[in-house]
Amino acid sequence: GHKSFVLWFTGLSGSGKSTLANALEMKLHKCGLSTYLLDGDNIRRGLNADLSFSSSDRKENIRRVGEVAKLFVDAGCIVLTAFISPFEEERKKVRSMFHHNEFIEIYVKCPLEICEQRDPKGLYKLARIGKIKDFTGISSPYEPPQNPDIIVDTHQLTIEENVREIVSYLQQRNYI
Ligand code: GGZ
Repeated sequence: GHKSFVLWFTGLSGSGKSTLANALEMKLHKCGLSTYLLDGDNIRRGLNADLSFSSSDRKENIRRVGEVAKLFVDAGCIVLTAFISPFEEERKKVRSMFHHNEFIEIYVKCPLEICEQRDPKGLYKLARIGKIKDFTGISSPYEPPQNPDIIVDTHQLTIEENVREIVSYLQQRNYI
């Protein structure tokens, strides 16, 4: 078996977390590594279907995702998570559940204006007219990581460039 660890992506809606995590997972999978991706599609629709986007429910969302990530790490997987995870304290709590070096925080950095321009699902538009309340970056806070392990800039760089950047980080430190 190989090393198991968590790649924890954090960033605004539309910053490219899921796209990047999916592209990276494909690459790792091609290298024969056991991976598992946790995102809104498989978690917020299932295990966390009872949670809203209030601050307390977002905290509970992240806590549960951390617990599930831990189970997959125990099972020997490389876990990729793609959640906004807006609160520094919650991200720190999740980090503390893992051994040193088992948790890699990746800040998917992209200006709010650009995320809002991309608006792939039209959610920013709805948030601006008040049809969605508590929307991250508009009416709910996002706390950028103070000490991320990796920062990727999805405004200036392509998905491929960012995937390469993360892969070389992992290779240099003997994660893969
Ligand atoms: C933020 C929301 C909201 C509100 C629905 N605020 O870009 P998307 O659509 O596909 O990803 C966003 C996703 C955020 O869920 P997370 O579980 O990642 O959030 S958190 O970590 O804060 O718990 C967005 C959609 O859900 N979405 N309403 N009010 N994003």
